[in-house]
Amino acid sequence: MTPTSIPSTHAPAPVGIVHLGLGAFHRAHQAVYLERNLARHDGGPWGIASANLRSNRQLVELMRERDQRYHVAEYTDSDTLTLREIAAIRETLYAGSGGEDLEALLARMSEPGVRIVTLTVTEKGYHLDPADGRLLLDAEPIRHDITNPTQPRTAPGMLVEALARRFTAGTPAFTVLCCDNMPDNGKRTRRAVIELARRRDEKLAEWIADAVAFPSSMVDRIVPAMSEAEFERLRTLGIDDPVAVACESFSQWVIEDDFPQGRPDWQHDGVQMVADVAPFEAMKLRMLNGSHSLLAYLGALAGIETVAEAVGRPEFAALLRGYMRREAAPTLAMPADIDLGAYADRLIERFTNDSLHHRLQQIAMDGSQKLPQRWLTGAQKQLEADGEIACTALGVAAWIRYTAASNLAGESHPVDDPMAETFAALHANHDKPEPLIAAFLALDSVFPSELADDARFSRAVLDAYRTLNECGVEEALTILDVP
Ligand code: CS2
Repeated sequence: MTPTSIPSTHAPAPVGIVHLGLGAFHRAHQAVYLERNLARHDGGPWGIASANLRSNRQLVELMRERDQRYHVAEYTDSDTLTLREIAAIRETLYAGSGGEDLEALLARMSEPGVRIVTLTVTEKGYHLDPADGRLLLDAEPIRHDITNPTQPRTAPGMLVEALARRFTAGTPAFTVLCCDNMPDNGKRTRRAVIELARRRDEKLAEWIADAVAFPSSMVDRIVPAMSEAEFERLRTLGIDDPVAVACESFSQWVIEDDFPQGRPDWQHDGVQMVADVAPFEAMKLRMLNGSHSLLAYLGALAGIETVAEAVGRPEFAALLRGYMRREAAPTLAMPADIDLGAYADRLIERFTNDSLHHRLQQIAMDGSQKLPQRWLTGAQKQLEADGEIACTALGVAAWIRYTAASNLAGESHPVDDPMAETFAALHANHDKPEPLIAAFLALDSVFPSELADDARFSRAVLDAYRTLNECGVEEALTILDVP
């Protein structure tokens, strides 16, 4: 394979954006759009300062050693690869516990030249109740930030402290752009920040409510965690880069156009600027992420390792098509030019990309934070309209079985979830399906009570759970009324 290489040649750009969450996704998504922007202008005011808040100090050190330059390897398929050099990130910081850079980060966020703060801190990084979006005031990190507001540990805490400094100094507020996979992600972030600010100073909370814009956004690009095998593959192509990221060539970013302090003209870089992101968010969460989670739990129970391997099996591909057409698409109200059938076909094609070693275990993590927006809102809408929920119920049953920390062959796997201890206790206390399913559906931070109390839903989950355990995944797909 001969990759197409695109070097970075633009002039260094001063920092205009601070980003919280220097993970692979940020480096392969937002930073690539900004790189295009800086390349078009040969610089400009929108360089990024990017910080890790909780883990991976080593990445920050490696980025610094490489003068903040790295490569993004975009695979269209196993024969087509574009290698981009990215220099949009101008500064990296580590503000985790013991992080010497916390003060530097807060100082950066307080500078007048910083007009946007973007975030990818994952769903759990906001410390919101996944079902109703309330700030979890009793969560330990939030309690810490309430007691030590000037030494925050959480993303909402850092936003509040930086905004407090701007408020005191008379510096205009920055715009907060959430780029995590949550519905109404701007509104949710706003709620977290204002609820936290209110614990500190009512005036500050009022100012934030009036002065800070929190546009919503939909982000999309499949970016698997890097593996040693992928680093090795890149080395064979001449790229010896310990902070390289590999991803698919597809990328989408839809942003609500609400930036009172200005923004990059990134509509020329492939970003879709719209008045209302909600339909795009719902489409992506229920169709793409919902399908991903179906593959993750059912595939993991069947001992399958990657997305491409799972979707390569006809029964899984049929399940995804059926789920999207019969259970997800009917819940969506899209602008006239969006064809959900074509969107679904494109997703299956993207999942089939076998150049990406996208592990199901990576997608399976944090189910408690993901299920509501991926499956449960859709299931509620379907039940209201007397629609089908068989695939979703099967997914929920597979998730519950997955949280027992073993697959159907009895091989164990880790359960990476903020509620993992609760799940372990539920499995330990209930060895019969009926009470176990009832106990899971009673977790009100995951399942809205109207859904848990709907006998059509609970019965379908219980049936699916029994069938999965008794017959295995493949047969369950045939027996249950799924496509
Ligand atoms: C995945 C997402 O890990 C997961 O939960 O479903 O990270 C997914 O790959 C991205 O949202 C694609 O844009």
